[in-house]
Amino acid sequence: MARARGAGAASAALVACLAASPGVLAQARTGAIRGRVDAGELGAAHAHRPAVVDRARPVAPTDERRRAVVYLETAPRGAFDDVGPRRARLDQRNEMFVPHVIAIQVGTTVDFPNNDRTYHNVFSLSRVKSFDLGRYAAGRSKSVTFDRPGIVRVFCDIHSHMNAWILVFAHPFFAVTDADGRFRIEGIPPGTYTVAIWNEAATAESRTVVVSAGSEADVGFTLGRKVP
Ligand SMILES: [Cu+2]
Repeated sequence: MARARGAGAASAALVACLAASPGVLAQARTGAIRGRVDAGELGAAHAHRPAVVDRARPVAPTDERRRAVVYLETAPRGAFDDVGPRRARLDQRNEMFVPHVIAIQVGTTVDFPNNDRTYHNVFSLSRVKSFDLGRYAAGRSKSVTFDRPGIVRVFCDIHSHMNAWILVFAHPFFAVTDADGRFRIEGIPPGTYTVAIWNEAATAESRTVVVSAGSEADVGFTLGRKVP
């Protein structure tokens, strides 16, 4: 169950901030959602499987495949400004895309630097953004700007085991879990929201969370295996 904490402290903080600068005031007017996504049965299943299935075909490490993206299903209207050009990075290292999962906002340009010793290619057949950057050598980089929200799966046509996920959101209220499954989404205007999680191998899940100004709502999820 999600619970909001420190609502009383929040209103006191808001009063104290009334004479403060607009930036501080804006911060006091928003809240945060934090918590943890437990690997659940997915973690247990992965624990019995080696991180590298085949030396010739390394897959993303277990920790990377457990990463989840936590996001607000519907964003508060007019609650965020366009902060201009954004940039993110998806590396190619040791025949892997690193990180395995990134989450970005619409309009973000992602750089795909080849930091490996071999040639790589980057392509996607997704409906959200279909592209093919061709094959390029170590030390070179190419980029793609993502202009529509949705899920983009990325591959390399030379190494069929290489893949990564890019989740593109129309708003800034999302977070990728850290190695311990923890996440935090800040700057959320007070209100009631549906918070959802995505993981490549898990079923989609969501919770209703109430966000109060100046406080943090705590929410927990457990990854459940997707039925093939
Ligand atoms: Cu490759």
